Amino acid sequence: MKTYTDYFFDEPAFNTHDAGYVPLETSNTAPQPLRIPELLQPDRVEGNDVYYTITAQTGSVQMLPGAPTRTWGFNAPFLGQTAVFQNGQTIHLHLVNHLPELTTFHWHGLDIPGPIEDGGCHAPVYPDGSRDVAFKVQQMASTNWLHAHPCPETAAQVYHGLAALAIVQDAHEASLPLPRDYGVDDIPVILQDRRFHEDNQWDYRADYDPDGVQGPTALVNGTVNPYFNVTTQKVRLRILDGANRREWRLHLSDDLPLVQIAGDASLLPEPVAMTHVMITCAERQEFVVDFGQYQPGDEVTLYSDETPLLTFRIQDFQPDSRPLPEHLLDLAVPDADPEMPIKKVVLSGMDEAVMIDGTKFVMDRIDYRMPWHKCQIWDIENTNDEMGGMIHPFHMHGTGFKVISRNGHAPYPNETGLKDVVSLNPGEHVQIKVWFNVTGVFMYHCHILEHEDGGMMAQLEVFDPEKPAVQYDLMDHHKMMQAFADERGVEMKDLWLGGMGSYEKMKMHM
Ligand SMILES: [Cu+2]
Repeated sequence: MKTYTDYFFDEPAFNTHDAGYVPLETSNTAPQPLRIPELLQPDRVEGNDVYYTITAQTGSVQMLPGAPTRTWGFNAPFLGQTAVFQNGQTIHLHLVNHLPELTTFHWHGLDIPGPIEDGGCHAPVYPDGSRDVAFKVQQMASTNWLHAHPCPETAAQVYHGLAALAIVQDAHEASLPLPRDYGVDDIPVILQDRRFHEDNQWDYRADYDPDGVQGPTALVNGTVNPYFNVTTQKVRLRILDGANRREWRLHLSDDLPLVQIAGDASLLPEPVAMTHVMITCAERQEFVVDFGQYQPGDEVTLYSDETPLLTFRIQDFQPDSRPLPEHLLDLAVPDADPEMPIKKVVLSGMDEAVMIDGTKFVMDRIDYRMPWHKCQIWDIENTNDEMGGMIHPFHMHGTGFKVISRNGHAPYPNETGLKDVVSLNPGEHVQIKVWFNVTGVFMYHCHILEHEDGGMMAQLEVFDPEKPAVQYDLMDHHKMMQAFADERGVEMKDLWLGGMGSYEKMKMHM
């Protein structure tokens, strides 16, 4: 197997070059065991129907010595319990909000109808309120996530902690010899960064940056300076870039290979070995790491650039000489419909000026319509300057897509499966094949969370041409912001939500 040794992305676009860049600092906090989120347990199971309750709640977590940090989470003080869904199950969710403000429950990566089940900004759950949704899981094994998505307050709510993993399993993945003992040899690795202020608290507004809020302290599953005890030769890491803005350039001690087996929405067709790999906002990358060359007592560290993120403490383990499968997935991708023209999408700007197709998101405006079950080529362009511009991670709700080219060349070797986030270098065109197996209203946007709140977002309606047109009851920004103002007991003119300033500065209406 060839081992790749570079990060693929354009170095001048990596955010170390950004004026607002906040370097990560090496933690001097005593090492702590890596927090492993608990598994979400069903309320009940009736055949193929599984029922869960998920509550968005406030909490506090001892992250640093001294005062606990006030946080938010899903069925947990911070982040949330990990959901595991089986392909083919019908999932029934009782979504409860115990926060002081409205939120939404967005299933990032699930191919489910929009806009209500999808849980974007049109499906608010108000304080002390609840919402019941149900959907069928119809997709391949993948690591997805649940996060808040109320516009323009997504970034602040995710920063407080509203993010959790949602793993989909299927029979094919289960047939492969891959680690899947959750918490033992199959572990979530949610990467985030925060700035701790006085008394170990976070202050989103003080740290606000329209290009994305960053902090110098790395968190892995909410743990500062974590270690994980390795008790099996091979460990599967389900890495999520859950940061608001930060890109991570990952590598291990001794250049131990990270063998990627899955990304975003599916397994990769073949495993890809890399010594260095970059992950951008909202992407998921699953790796298998083989610790066979190490002895009990050895340590292996996962870094981003020079900053240690997570230390693997090698314990005694049984040798595991089984090779990884050379082939992981037969990926069937539909042909593009010859009657559908290439759909162009332009990502532009930085800071408050970010836009899609020359405008900012308006919640009750549909920007594009396409029929379901038709495959279309989308050409996404990042018009940022090649010197001084930034990477924008482009995300679509409700489907996985296939990356077919970058500036006319082959995609990176680790983006050969289905994805729902693809990052674009400045000046780059990326072509993807897009098709939907569900209908509804879905957002597509930059996944730097402050960019999406700042209007770098659009939405499409996917329709069934055989059925009469559907009238969707869409929220509008004004209604949502009035609710936030009421919940905070302030006049609209005194309301502060991060993304609002991006509209005001560009003199654009929400
Ligand atoms: Cu962006």
